[in-house]
Amino acid sequence: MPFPKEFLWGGAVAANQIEGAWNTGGKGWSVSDVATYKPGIDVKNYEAHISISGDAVKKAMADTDDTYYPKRRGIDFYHHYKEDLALFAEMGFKVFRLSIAWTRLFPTGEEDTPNSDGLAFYEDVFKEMQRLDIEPLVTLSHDEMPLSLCLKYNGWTDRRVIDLFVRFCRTCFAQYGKYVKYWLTFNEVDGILRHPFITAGILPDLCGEQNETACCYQALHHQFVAAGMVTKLCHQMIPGSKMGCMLTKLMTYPRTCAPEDVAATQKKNLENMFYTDVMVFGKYPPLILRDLEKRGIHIQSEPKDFQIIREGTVDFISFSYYMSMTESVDPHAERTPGNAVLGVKNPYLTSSDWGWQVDPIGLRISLIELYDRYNKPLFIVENGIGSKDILEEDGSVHDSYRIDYFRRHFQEMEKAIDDGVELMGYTSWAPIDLVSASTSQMSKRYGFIYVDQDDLGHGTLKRAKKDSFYWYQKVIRSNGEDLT
Ligand code: BGP
Repeated sequence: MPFPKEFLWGGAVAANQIEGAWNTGGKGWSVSDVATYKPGIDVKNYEAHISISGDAVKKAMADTDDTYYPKRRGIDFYHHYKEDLALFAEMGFKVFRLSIAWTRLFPTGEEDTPNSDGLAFYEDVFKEMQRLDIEPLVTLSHDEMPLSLCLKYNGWTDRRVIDLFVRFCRTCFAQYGKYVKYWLTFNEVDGILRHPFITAGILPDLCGEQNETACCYQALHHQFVAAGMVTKLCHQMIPGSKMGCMLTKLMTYPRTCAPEDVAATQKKNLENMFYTDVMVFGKYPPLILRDLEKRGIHIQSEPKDFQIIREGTVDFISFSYYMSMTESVDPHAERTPGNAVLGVKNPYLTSSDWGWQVDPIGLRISLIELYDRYNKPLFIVENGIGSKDILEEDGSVHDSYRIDYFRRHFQEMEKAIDDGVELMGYTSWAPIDLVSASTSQMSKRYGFIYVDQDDLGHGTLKRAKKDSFYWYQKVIRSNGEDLT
């Protein structure tokens, strides 16, 4: 019996990719409301999709239509949450990961008191989940920073944002602590260097004299301090609560056994784990500090920051895992996109329609590596495959490729558990089709549930169960024993 009895099976989403209702109920502008769908650009060119400038933000704010801003409409979970949660319950979900949009509670991020409509919305969602016996896992920051803080402070580069975020989190704990035991601070906290705007509200135009990379490290430091404060606060305000960090696990292998490739790979992997090192061990790793110094990056800090980071370490480690890549010093090595990264192609792996390399064994390696390094419970909070699904006339979707993807990953999870890894749970990304974080496409479909909507927002929003819906239901029912 490899999966523990209390294993938390479920699915994960983010408010900005599903809720819609972007200007309803007093919600303010968030960074995701200006994320633009850019048709005609190669989907593998993720950088072009996520690039943003001050002018682009202004242009987006002057345009209140949502056609080219799909995150404004999401899949209208705001009005469909009962139906969607019922479908999750039908699949047997034990847990559902969702985020609370900061701008629904504090439209500009700077109000003294929270917006009551926003509070009421999440109250209703959590009540419904309680009724359905689904445990919430809540991300406090998932690409939903108030746009106002971005324009006024250049996002997290400014220290003042720490207290504003803590105020938002305090409200969440006070209001929803009775429903929510499991929390995460920053989604893919490492994402700041790959997509500074949606992760931390940083606009290159506003970085002034500092280069953008230095701004990112400064912002990251502020996020580490905020995470420390919020973790401590969560433990104080909600007895028995558990706080996790969240990492994009970017598994990188050396392309060859040439020591040069191995050394380059080691560097990449150390960089990837730096974030969890800080949040688990409560201090910056010396090699990273030295590397920043060599690069002339000087983080501004206050003496109390390091005590806060030390005292606010996490209870568990959560991560997303979609793909792996390789590293090589050969400048001509063929590259392929992954989760907002370009890596060197691995000839032993196949790729998704979006070029992400599928590597179930890499998940097992990641689990073992993380558990061995941190000796803390792990939670896989994102894993899945974005594909071009076809809705048949009878309303079915035959997504055997998705079932195959999940089956192979679950088999590797089983092996890792059997090897002794403490795995608390698994939430697929995403249980229902939603708007892509990187490309803002709807056609990059992840769900067990199909949503009738295209990239430009046409469609009935009707939900339909894919073949994988029934398969996942069976997996959960058998607690992972029946993967046929
Ligand atoms: C992660 C994000 C999610 C998400 C997923 C898939 O990085 O945390 O928000 O969407 O990747 O990425 P995409 O939507 O770009 O395919």
